[in-house]
This record gives sequence, structure tokens and C-alpha cells, in this order.
Amino acid sequence: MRSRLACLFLLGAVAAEARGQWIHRGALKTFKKSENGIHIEFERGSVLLSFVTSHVVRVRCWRDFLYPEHPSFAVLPVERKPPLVMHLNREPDYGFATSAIEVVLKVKDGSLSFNDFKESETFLAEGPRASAVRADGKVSRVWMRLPADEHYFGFGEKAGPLDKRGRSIVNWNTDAYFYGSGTDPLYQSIPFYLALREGRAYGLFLDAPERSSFDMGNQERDTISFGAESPVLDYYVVFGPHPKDVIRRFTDLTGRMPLPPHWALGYQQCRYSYFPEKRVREIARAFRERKIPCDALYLDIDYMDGFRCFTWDKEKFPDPGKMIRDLTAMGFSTVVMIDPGIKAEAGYFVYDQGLEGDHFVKNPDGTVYKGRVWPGDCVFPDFHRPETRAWWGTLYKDLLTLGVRGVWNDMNEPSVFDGPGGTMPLDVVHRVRGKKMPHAYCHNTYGMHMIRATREGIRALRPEERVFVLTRASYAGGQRYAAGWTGDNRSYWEHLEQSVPMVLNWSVSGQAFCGPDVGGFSGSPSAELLTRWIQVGAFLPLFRNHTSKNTRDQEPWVHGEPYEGINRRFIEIRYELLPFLYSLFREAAVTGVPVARLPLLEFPEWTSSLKPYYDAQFMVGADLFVSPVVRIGERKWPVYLPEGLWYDFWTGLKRACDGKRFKVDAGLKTLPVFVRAGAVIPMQSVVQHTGEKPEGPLVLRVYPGKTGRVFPFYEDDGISYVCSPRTYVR
Ligand code: MIG
Repeated sequence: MRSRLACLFLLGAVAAEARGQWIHRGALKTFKKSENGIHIEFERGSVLLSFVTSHVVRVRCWRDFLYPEHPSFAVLPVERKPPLVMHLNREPDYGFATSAIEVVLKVKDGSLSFNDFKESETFLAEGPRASAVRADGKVSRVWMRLPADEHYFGFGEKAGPLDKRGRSIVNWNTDAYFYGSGTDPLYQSIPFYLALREGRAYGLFLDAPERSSFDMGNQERDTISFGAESPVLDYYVVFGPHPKDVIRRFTDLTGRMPLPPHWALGYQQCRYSYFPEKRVREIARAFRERKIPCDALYLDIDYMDGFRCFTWDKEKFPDPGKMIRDLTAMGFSTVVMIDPGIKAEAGYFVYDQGLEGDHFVKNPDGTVYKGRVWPGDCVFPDFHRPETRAWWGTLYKDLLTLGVRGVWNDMNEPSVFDGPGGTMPLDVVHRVRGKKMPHAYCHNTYGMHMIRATREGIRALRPEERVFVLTRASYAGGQRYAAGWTGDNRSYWEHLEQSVPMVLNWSVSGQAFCGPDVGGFSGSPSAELLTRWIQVGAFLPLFRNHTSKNTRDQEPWVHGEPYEGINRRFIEIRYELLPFLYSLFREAAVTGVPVARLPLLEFPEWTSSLKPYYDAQFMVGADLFVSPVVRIGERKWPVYLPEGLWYDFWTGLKRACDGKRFKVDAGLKTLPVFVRAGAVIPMQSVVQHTGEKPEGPLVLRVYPGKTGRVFPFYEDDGISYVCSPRTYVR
């Protein structure tokens, strides 16, 4: 027994040696300047530093100098004029600096540190382990020092607390049905974080499409580490020092949300699934009769014929064109779901065309890969191929002809019922830029390439209108193609509370257009929970109510009065605020600074707000501060506002805040919202949908204050790319 154990132990140790040991890059050998940047050679590895702009430095680490470059899926391939780089003698060390940042190479231990050049202060520094590649050459990692008073945001769509200090995070797109606050990973991967310390910020973007992870002081309290299942690491350090500048620069690198059509900012109603046609019409009529504003109705998978994408169930929807025309006439945009799984069935046109065009991903033996999803055995478009994306784009033609306005892409992690880990086997073959690449490499970017195909296809088919795509899976840069929602949450109070920090961190990560399923997807909310959720949703970028199959109805009227009236009032407020919100969307489209803001984006020094209790507080733009009631039965609610002068949004009453928390009345009819002194909030009268002309003039609510801020007001026709001024006169 003993020797068996010893033997096992030995075997284990040998295996660990082969797989698990890190080969650290070791001592500094030489460095030289080349066209591409500064090549630094260490005993067992190398680093290439290149300055992308004066505020962004790219770092590539690998063992073997000659590792081939993989063009990025996230970083926009734009020509940038490289900044001037100075080489500084920092006896005994070396410095490489732009006008904003300096990277110092320490001769003694070969470590790199990143400094604010003007303040000569280090904001990020490698620890003694620096960078390493695992012995098997398949995994790489970097270790940095974790300062005592630094906080971490971003990481894309992640559950759990707002501040990720002390947490670890995995990036691997996953169909996380029934997730909770401790579930990780979720549906999307954005390996980016924003660090904030004493009011100063930097960002770090690990551009690794493979499975990757971050450890922000979880395993070791004083160490940050990050890495990916890749023989190389390619990361960008993005300097601020203002947190908004970090987001601006990160989205300059990875792109921004295009300005959405105006209607997509309205209230959206969904369920799994509205059918038959009669039911859809009933819902549409109910909104109009009850005078609850609404802009979009969704058709979930049951509109299809046996879950075959781009087909209609003719029994449930005998004349979709007529139905959609009628909905359009009533002011509703119709959004339909399209999944990546294509039923493998001869005679089904999408399958036949796809086979003929060689558009599906394959097994290593060259046969087409099949996996089970809703329709049964399915094949999957190889979205990384431009030819396949172009083909996929054409498939939307008939839907658009019928009058469909927007598309909802789901299950694109991809989710495969009978695949290992709920997805494709890691060795399934995709074709990327003419090369065969394993699924392990393409997994996290599969959904992003699907939404790219969808957006580009719709754009080409209907060039006069802006595109609205909603997606569940994505990768860094995916904001260029689609809005995102937080997947299958639950109708629990905990999930209402969770939805805010999720949106805030996702917004920091470049995705300005996102939101939760209001009311919760699985299960049925109580009347109070649904009302509280609608109140919060009215202030979040994407405002969509959605629920699962076999749940109770969840439309804003289902619980009767007083709930219906309160829900209506908050949806109305959303519409009254549209001039304000639309301007903020425009700001996000131009600068990347998101609509829903972590209060620290406006008040970078205000780290005392980082208590779990305040995780759901958020700002809309620079001026509106929302402190949502996210606990059951609460009628008085603690608000924690930065010191200064504020106004109650509902009463206009002034409130001088001394930086201490205070309780406000928060009866079911109210949501605590405050406006910062110095703000101008443009508002309009209530409309039933965005196609309706608001009565009366645009109203500017002015909140006196000494700040001298400017509100970036913006208005146009709401749909075209020409961005002509609105045609109606107020
Ligand atoms: O496995 O299309 O997250 O919003 O209603 C379920 C049906 C598939 C998951 C999505 C959800 C949608 C549902 N889909």
C-alpha cells in the first residue's frame, strides 16, 4: 500500500514537472531597439515592448523569439502614428518613455515597471516571477505586484461584487443557465480591467482569445497574475490617469458601440416565446390600450419551423409579413432570434447551401462537426471565415423583407447540449485566415464573429437603417457589432441587485449597450420584485423585460394596481428621458465613455463607496445618480452620495450632502434618484413609442450649480447613418 502510494506520488510529480512547471524568463541578457519596438532578451524568454500611442504600451512575452504573430480579433487594424520614444539612462536601469508613460527595465532582476512619466510614479510593476511559459509550452502567465489600496473593475460580463479585488476570474464563454453571484465564467469574455488607486487609473487588456484568467490577489494577497492557454502573451497597458481616459483609450483600440437606432433605447418586451400570432397581437394591443409605452416585441425560437433558423412555423404564424406590418403600423419593432446551430437535414436550404459552400466547422478528420441543440443534430457555421460571414449575412434577406427590425443571436458561446463542457470539442477545426485552428483558439471569439456576420449582413441588405443586434456571447471589441444582455438570470432579489454591478463592469469594458432580463428569466417575480426591477431597468442602457418558458406572464400590467400604474410611470420616465439618454448613447459611440457609469468614473477619489452595500448604486451619464431599492420590503432606503450639492430628481429639492449616508423615503412608488448640481437634463413629453412625435417643446431641466459642465446634447433622425436632424419640429 505504502509503496503504491509512493509510486502514485512519484508519477504525479513527474507529470507535474512535465506539464505544470513554469519556466520563468530569468535574468536579463540584452535589449535592442528595432522597428517594432524594444526587444528584450532574458535567459529563457523574451519580451517585445511597443508603444501604440503615447498612453498605450503593448507587451508581448514568449520563450521563442520567432513566434508568429496572430492578428488580433479585438484590436482595430488601424494605422497609428507611433509616438516618439525616448531612451533614458536610469542608472543602473533603463527607461523607455513617451510623453505620458515610462517603462523601466530593472537590470538587477530584469523586471519591468510602468510609470506615470509626469509624476514619476509607478502604477504597475512586475513581481519577481515576471513572465513565464509552462514547461509544456501551452500556457503563459505574468505576475504583477498588487498594491494595498487598488481596486479593480471591468472584466466584461461578470457576476459577484463590483470591485474584483481579491477575486479570480476565468474567461471562457459558457452557457451559464441558472447562474448565481458566484458563477464564473459566464457567456462573454473581455479580458480587460480598469485599476483605480487614489483617484488614478490604468487599464490592462490581455488580448488572448484562448481560455484566460486573472487573479486579483485571490491566491496570493499581494499578487496580480494573468495568463492564457497560449505559448505567448500579448497585453496592453492603457494609461489614464483619469478612468474615463482609460475607457476612451481602450475603446480607441478595440472599437465602440455604433450609435443604435433610436427605437432600441425604448422599452422592449420579450418572452420565451410569444406565439401564436394571436398572442403577439394581444400583447401589442395591450400595451397600446393600457398606454404603457413600448418599442420592441421579440419572437423567441418558437416562431421557427422546428427550430430551423430563417424559417417560420406556418401554423403559429401563417402570415408573418402581415403581422409584422401591422405591428410596425402600431409602432413596434419586431426582433427575432437566430441561433448558430443549423439543423443537419438534407433539403433544409440553410444546411444545403452551407454544405455546398463549405461553410461549417469540421472534425479533425475533415467531416462536418455535428452537435445537438434545439433542432436536434446541428452543424455550425465557421464564422471566422469571411466567406462564411458573407453567406450568413445574405440569409437575413427574407426576414428583413418581412419587416423584421432587429436580430437576437443566442446560444453562440457556442452552446452544444451534448458537447464536452456544453460546447464543441476543443479540437474541432475552424478556419482562420486560411489556417486550420482548433476550437480552443476560436471558442471565445465564435459568438463575436457570428454577430459580426449578422451586423454586416443586415447592414449590406438595408444600408439606409442602423442595425440592432443583441447577443449573448462575445469577446473584447464585440461592442462594435451588438448589444449584450446578461443571459439567464433568475427572478430573485439577489439577481436584481446583481444586475447593476454586472452592467457597470461590462460598461467599463467597452460594452456601453447592455442590460439584464428585467423581471428575471427563470422563475416568476413577485409584484414587488417586478416593479423594483422595472424601476432600475428604466435607467439602464438596455431596457428589456424577458422570461422563460413555463413561467407566469411578466408584462408590466400582470399584477394589477397599484403595480401597473407604477410600472407605467417608470416606463414613461424612460421615454421622458430619451433626449438625455440618446445624447449619452451618442457620447458613448464617440468616446466609449459608457451610459451607465460606475460612480467612480465621475468621482475617482470616492473609494469609500466601495462597500458591497452600495454595489448597485450607479450613475447615468455624469449627472444622474440612481440608488435603486434592491431588497424586499424596504420603504426607506440608504443613499450614499459624494459630498456636494444634489437635487432630488422627483421633487427638485436641494440637498447638500456631507458625504455621510442618509435614508430617504423609498415607498414602492419611488426610486431614489439625485441630480448633480450644475446639470442640464434634456427631457421630452411621454410618447407611446419612439416613432411618435413628442408633444410640446424639448424641456431642459437646469439644476443650478457652480460646476460649469457642458451637456453634450445630440439629436438626429434616429435611424439613418446620415444623422440628419430630426424631421419633426417641436
Ligand atoms: O436554452 O431561446 O438565454 O433568453 O429565451 C434556452 C430560448 C435558449 C436562452 C436565452 C434565453 C432564450 C432561450 N435561450
